[in-house]
Amino acid sequence: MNNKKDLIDKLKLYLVTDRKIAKLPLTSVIREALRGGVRAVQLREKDLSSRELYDLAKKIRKITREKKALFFINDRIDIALAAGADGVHLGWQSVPADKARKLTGNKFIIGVSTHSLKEALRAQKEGADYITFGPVYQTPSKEGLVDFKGPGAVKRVREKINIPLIAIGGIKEVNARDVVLMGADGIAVISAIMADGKPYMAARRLVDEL
Ligand code: TZP
Repeated sequence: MNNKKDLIDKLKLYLVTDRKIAKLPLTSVIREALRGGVRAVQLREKDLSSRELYDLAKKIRKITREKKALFFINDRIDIALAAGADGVHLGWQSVPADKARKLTGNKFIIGVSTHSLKEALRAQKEGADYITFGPVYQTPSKEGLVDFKGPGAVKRVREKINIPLIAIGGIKEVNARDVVLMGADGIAVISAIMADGKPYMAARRLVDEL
């Protein structure tokens, strides 16, 4: 997708998976979330083998395609290409965005996780199509002890970069609007949808806040 406006439109409500906290089978959560208004899904299941991840990715590719939603794989460029995903989402331990670009071409969407202005600027310079920035709020979903940045940091980073910025980390119905008011182009959530027994309703409520 080369059109920035279309990309922003799809990234407004972005679901990142964690099947371990899901109350329903992962594919059911994704189906319901898409029905509720999610337009982008990132498969982030770090403990699966390559084959398991590929098999799951193929299923989610089918579901997301039916709903015209974007589909990303966390970290694994190989699985993203093999499963026909729209792109890859890179973390700080991943291959740099410019190298990922060389491997994948111009149509592939490359997202990068960032936690500071410095990382955001570097991701932009390396050719990322969008960044996630956070954790904005305290979150149970991030391994280890991570400092949360606060909504003001979203504004400071937003003012300095041109690519879409998706806020992540502890975002729920009660604070979704605040991060958008700070300039975030969208929100990415794990627990707000994954851990809800009614993912359709959870997604709907978030859409209403946006
Ligand atoms: N990166 C920064 S915070 C975070 C990730 C993957 C976890 C977000 O999870 P939640 O449950 O939406 O706070």
